[in-house]
Amino acid sequence: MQTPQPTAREFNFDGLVGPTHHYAGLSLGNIASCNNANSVANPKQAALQGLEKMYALMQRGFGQGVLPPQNRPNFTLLRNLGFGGSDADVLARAYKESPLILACAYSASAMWAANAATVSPSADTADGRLHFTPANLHSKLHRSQEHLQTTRTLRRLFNDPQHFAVHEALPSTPAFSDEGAANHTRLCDTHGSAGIALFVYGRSEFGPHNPTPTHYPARHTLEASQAVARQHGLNETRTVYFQQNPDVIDQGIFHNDVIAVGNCNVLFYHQQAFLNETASLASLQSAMENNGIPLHAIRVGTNEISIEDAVSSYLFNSQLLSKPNGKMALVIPQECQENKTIAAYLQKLLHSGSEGSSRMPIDELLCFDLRQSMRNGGGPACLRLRTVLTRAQERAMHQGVIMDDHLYKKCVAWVEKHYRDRLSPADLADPALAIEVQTALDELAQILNLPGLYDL
Ligand code: SUG
Repeated sequence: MQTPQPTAREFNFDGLVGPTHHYAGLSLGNIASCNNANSVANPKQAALQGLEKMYALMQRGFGQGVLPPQNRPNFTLLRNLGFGGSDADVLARAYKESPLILACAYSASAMWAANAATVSPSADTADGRLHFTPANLHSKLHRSQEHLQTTRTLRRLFNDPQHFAVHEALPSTPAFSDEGAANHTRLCDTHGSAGIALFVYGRSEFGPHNPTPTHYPARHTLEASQAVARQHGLNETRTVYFQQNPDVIDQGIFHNDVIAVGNCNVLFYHQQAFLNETASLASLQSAMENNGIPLHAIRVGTNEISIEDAVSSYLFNSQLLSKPNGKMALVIPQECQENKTIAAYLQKLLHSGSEGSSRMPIDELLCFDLRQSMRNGGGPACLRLRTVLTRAQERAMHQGVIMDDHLYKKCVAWVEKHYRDRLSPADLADPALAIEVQTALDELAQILNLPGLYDL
């Protein structure tokens, strides 16, 4: 007898790190970004580290795609902010008068694809299409410029209206501050069956007015998540909202995916992740049970792992991936193995599965060196946008970004040819860099078979 084919498959679309990756300390509340401000980055190594993860996961049989980087510097942004003259004048003036604005216009932050959009698979939406809402990333200047190109890119990749809907980003205003899939977890039985959408927000504009962080910004609002749920036609009985614990935002947990990760019916989370943990979990459990999905919560106590260790190791920013054997792999950054407490915790976690061949769903760790991205606060889960595709959607989408041996080799050669191996914020003043980026992206659009992807 043949094994039945699953009706849908999860793909991870990883942001390909752009040629201007650098450390400018642009994200208050993101401790790695602030601590590494002005250090020298290696964009070539960053892009190769990301590609290596994509390739290794593809080789293991996981669905893997690439999201192309964005065009930088953003001359429109610089000109709108009053820097005029020729392109070279614009760069020189911006560097002299506001190097931070120049760093924003040059930011490669679109690499963190978990913030590109919120995605609802067709099993969850009223019209049976796969829905995307690009995130407005309103709370940070360098990120707020991403959504225009993100929308353009997603519309090129998912351009068949029978299968896909790519919405406009929400209005860019504090009430609808949206950070995308980093604050959205889909829990389900199998990827192809109807799931529960768990949205986690940092604050509410219109109420309830619960405590909010006092030190660092809460980037995402309840109202943004509710608007996305409406846009996507999600069923109210299968939609749950949690407020993030403001105390952990104040300790550097700027997105929920830095403190929790879910896959299928498993939620791996830290005890302090949510405000009102007990009530929150109960509401999730009841939504899941009403839909015949038993919640498997793996709760990590503060006595096992401190918030400080969670932030420095990025344990919860791992990818939790379903394997054909019915178990899951946890894709972790190397920093987890280097931290003794985290490494010991992970061994115990894996062991707890083998001992009783119990219900422990995780039976494998896959570890990657993503140091270049990590130094800006981006781990394995930040780098990817999860997208469940039915077989028909898999065929209907643009094929040029699906990772395979050929694309991997092409991308590596492209990075080797065009990327610098040293970039500091001071190097952004060099007008040659802007030209190098344009040349590189022009060639990438051809490699990915996406002519006209950029407004070059
Ligand atoms: O938005 N870092 C990103 C990291 C995003 C991580 N994404 C998820 N958790 N899903 C941010 O804070 C740093 C840029 C700089 O400082 O140069 C930055 O934008």
